[in-house]
Amino acid sequence: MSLVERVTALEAEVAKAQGRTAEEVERFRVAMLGRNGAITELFEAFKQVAAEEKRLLGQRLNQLKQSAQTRVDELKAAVDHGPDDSGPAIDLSAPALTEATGSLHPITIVRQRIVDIFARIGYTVSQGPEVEDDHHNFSALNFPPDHPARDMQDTFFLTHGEQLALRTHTSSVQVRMMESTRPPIRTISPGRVYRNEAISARAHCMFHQVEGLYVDKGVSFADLKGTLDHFAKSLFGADVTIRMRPSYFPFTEPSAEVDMSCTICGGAGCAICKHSGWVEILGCGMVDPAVLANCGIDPEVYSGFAFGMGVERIAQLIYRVPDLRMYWENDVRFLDQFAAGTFRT
Ligand code: 2NL
Repeated sequence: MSLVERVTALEAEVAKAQGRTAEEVERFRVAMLGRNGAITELFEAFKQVAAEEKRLLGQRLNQLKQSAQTRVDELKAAVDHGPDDSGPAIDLSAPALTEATGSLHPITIVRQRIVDIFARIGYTVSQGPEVEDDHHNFSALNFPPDHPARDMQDTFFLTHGEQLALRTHTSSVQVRMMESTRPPIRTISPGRVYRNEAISARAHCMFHQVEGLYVDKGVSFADLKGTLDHFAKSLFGADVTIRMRPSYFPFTEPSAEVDMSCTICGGAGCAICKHSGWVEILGCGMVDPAVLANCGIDPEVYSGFAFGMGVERIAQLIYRVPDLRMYWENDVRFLDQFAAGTFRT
């Protein structure tokens, strides 16, 4: 191969030179421009060239050396600063993969809101066992054995020596409070309660209650109504009103059912309030003097009021849950909707 042909071949080689890594680029540099590199060798051979050919060939050789050096610099720059496309492609504009965060259960959210409202007006929070004896769940609360009121609160019985059962209300917690502390007593008792009922969209064998109790000298029915009015306005909005209807509970006298003006239609009438403009939110009454006496409190000195509500029912009004069973199916499509900031009323 003549010197000119070798120059031409090397020009082509330099033009298509590639180098992905720093090592590859260095190998190319040494092969061309190193002490024994192809271009360096050409410069050696150039010394033997006849004087008349030297001018033209010398120009081409210098150009070749120059372009080889430029190519080396370009490839080095690409290795040093270019994107690393040796691994799998990464789309830097793609949205970040965030961790799935959980959320509070709707019953937890609503229970906390109810508890907060009463905690702010001086109520303590009390808790007690879910497995109760007959005295705390029934007898102390004026349900004598064989009284028909017991049929309305059938539950699940455990036969372990003495008769134990799953509590049917958290009144049992308040009985324990009255037995163990002196008035004034202002307490709310949130917790799980049980009823032996067929499960449907409107009933479950387990639900959550918040009960409230206020015992002191001179506690009146007006105090009860004022407290519940404050509660309803705090939870559902200042424009809400309540009404009380006479009712019956074994442990209160007089007793009442409390309705709230329908927040969905504003009282005009809709499917939720069955076109009455009112929805039931809780039951209440003045603590029966016999119940106070059963718990060691003198009904001649003290009086009190009590109330109880189902958390599922309140949550249903806030979130429009169509079926009570949805609370306990653990379907994330339901639960996800209660993630902080998701739900809009
Ligand atoms: C309801 C109604 C109510 C009470 C609970 C109570 C507790 C004691 C004494 C007297 Cl220790 N009363 N609690 C009173 C009236 C109603 O609950 O609908 N609950 C879901």
